[in-house]
Amino acid sequence: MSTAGKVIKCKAAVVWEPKKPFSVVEIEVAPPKAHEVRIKILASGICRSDDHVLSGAIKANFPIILGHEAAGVVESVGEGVTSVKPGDKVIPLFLPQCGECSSCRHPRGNTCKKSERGEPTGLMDDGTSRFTYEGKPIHNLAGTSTFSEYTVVHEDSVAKIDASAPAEKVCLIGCGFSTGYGAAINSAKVRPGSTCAVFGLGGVGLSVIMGCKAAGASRIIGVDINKDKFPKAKELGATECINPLDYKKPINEVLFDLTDGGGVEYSFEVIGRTDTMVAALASCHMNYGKCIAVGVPPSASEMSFSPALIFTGRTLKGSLFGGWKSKASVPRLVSDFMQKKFTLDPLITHTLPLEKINEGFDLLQAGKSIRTILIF
Ligand code: COD
Ligand code: ZN
Repeated sequence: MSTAGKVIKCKAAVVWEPKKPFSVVEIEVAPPKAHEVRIKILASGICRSDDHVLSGAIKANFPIILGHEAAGVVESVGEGVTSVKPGDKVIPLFLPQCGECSSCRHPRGNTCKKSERGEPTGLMDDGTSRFTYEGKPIHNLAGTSTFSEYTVVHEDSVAKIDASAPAEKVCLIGCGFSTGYGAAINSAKVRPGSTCAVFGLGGVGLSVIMGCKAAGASRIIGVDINKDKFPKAKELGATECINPLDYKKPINEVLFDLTDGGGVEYSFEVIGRTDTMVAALASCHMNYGKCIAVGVPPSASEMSFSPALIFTGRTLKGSLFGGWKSKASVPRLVSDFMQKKFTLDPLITHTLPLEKINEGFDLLQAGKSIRTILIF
């Protein structure tokens, strides 16, 4: 019996207030309104940004359904939806692509004006929510909320992908993989033969390493305070790994020593801290070095550094979703994965059912997982 046009009751992981565990409860998911799409989620990765919302470091409205790295199947569509239809395999997009704003129209832009940066409402365009628990509204995260058996997204926030793509792997193209890989390929435009330093070897940092390698970098130095992250970084292309805790000197000086006093050509901050952002900036060559800030520090933080760091020519550049235009690029990235142009398996360390979501966050917080994939 078709569920189109009806309220669906299903399981979702709800967080009632910051720093509290998830409760897996039965919620109600309303049908999609005009230009919206209701999706049955098949698999969703646990990303550090979800944990940042949980801890209160990234602002959001509670109660909330987190999750923004998933793959699923369209269950039904609202009026006026033309780009997907029921039955299509899709990836929800935490960064939309409306196609009309200045970023979407610019060939190199990707931060669509419809993305919720700064002060997120956690509501749909009409100011209401499609999720309720016992009749009370629950907020969404970045218009995706994929820790739910069903979710509703705007048409601009969903991309149709190859029907044969394995959801439990390509869900990573919805955030972690694309964010890191694109930071190297698009935002830095890493050149063949160059030297790169990657600060932070979580799922996103490892994807930066894959991007640096694919772009032909000859030396890739991984930097992390957890040495357990080193073997995988080396498997994916890091030529060496260093732990800042093993040195008395600041890590930027260590990187200068390792590069004959010149510094690296490209550095990437993939942790989300202001001190490591300044260290990454100071690690690249004073003249032609490029530092790409991928991590986003806590909402209230400010960064300060001497203007001398950029005066001689260094570039500091941010990168959101790897610089990809989301709706246009995600289907192509999935095709590239299906053609084995890159691998996602090394990023997946654990799989769990939705009911065990709290275990997945424990693993992340303990530094024991790269990506846990929740299977629905
Ligand atoms: N020095 C070196 N390494 C460190 C330090 C430090 N001081 N502190 C932590 N680390 C290491 C950790 O040991 C860990 O290995 C790594 O840094 C971070 O990895 P994860 O697994 O916690 O994080 P990822 O890879 O899943 O995500 C990293 C991001 C930077 C993308 C994320 O945390 C973030 O900042 N997100 C906000 C940016 C954003 O909005 N992105 C798009 C949606 S995710
Ligand atoms: Zn993410």
